Amino acid sequence: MAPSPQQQQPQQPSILLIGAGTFGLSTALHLSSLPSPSHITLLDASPTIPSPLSAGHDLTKIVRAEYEDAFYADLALAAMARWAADPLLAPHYRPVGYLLGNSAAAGAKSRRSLERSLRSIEARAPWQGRIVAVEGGDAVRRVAPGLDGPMDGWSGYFNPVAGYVRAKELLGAVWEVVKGLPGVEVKPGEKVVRLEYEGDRCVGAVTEAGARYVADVVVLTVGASVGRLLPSIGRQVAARSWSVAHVQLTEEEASRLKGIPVTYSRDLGYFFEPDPDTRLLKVCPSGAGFTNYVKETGISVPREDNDFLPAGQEEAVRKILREHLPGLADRPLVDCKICWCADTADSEYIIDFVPGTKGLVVVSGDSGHAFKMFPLVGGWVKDLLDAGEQSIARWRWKEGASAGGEVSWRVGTTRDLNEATELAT
Ligand code: FSA
Repeated sequence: MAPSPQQQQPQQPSILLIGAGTFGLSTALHLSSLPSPSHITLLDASPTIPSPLSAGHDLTKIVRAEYEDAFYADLALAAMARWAADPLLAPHYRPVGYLLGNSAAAGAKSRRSLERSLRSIEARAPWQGRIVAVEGGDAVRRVAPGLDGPMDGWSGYFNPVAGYVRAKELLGAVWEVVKGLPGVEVKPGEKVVRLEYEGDRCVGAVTEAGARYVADVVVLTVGASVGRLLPSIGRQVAARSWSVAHVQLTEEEASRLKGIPVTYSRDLGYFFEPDPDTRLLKVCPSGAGFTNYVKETGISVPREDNDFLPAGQEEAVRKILREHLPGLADRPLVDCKICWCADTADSEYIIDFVPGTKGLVVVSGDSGHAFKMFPLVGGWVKDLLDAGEQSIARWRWKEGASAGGEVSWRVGTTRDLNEATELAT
């Protein structure tokens, strides 16, 4: 029997979703699982998903709830519950804990950041009686057997309520699900070159190949590249990148490090348990990142070629290894790259309608701390579409703001890849 008009679900607007990275795939998943889903067209410039340019195109991403701001700590906890319980997500989540500290040489900012991180979780229920103080190499080895570096004067704590996600693998698995969903049409390899407007309404997008896609609502989930399609975002978002390197381990070395917590020496950088399939150990130096300001526009955008380490970064990777795993410190570094994030001035995400334009939503501003929120992001986009405006003030369009503010968990200073040519080698 045909449903009566009262029983029929209201017609949802059609959606053109541009960008199949972390934010885009989460959005596709949430919007397509509504009782009466919108028709969604999902485009990405890359023929393979996740795109190598996506920040989520990475072996691993940290999942932790240390946030000075309880708003994000609560969200991270909610996300963690989903990582652990959702049958699509859980196989890619490794709740191995988080070992956070400073080497003996750490400066004042790094030490302050560590204190604040500890303070942000120690009084909260999930951590009661579970945080372990870790001072010196032997104490490190009690929570992370296999780390055989000196770590003299290393000082920090072990948080068992944390871990990491096998990021690229997770996004690939979600992509497989999304592309089979009714009402979702996926178009990898379609590079959007401009949005199309009729008066004050965004009506769709045009690709490099000349295809035109139209929809009731256009949702931009292109991460750090948002300025290319939406120049009016101006300096609210600055593309900023961090180095990623790997060391190839033998089977014996990988099994010795299996199950170690995500280990982050705030002043030096961090690494993860080796990837079980490839036996790659991912190592990332800390720092304030690298921008790529374009003179003509005054905006920092990602580069096309990102498979390199900026000058000095190889040494920074080796310094982490010398402290924690000295036997690996002189090994070749493989699969090196810089990973682009979309930084905002206040590290708040931007999830909002673009003011002055009807039918255009921007979801960006990950600020280097959003992958862990993958289980929730699409729900936030759905809430925004339902409400018609952003009720969460911190996620609104930040007219006039200029990214590049002080971030409490970052040490050092930002450098621009164009400032010194030797950086981009
Ligand atoms: O949410 C997280 O714990 C991610 S930290 C990883 C990192 O490389 C930062 O250390 C860096 O400051 C930047 O935010 C990119 O992400």
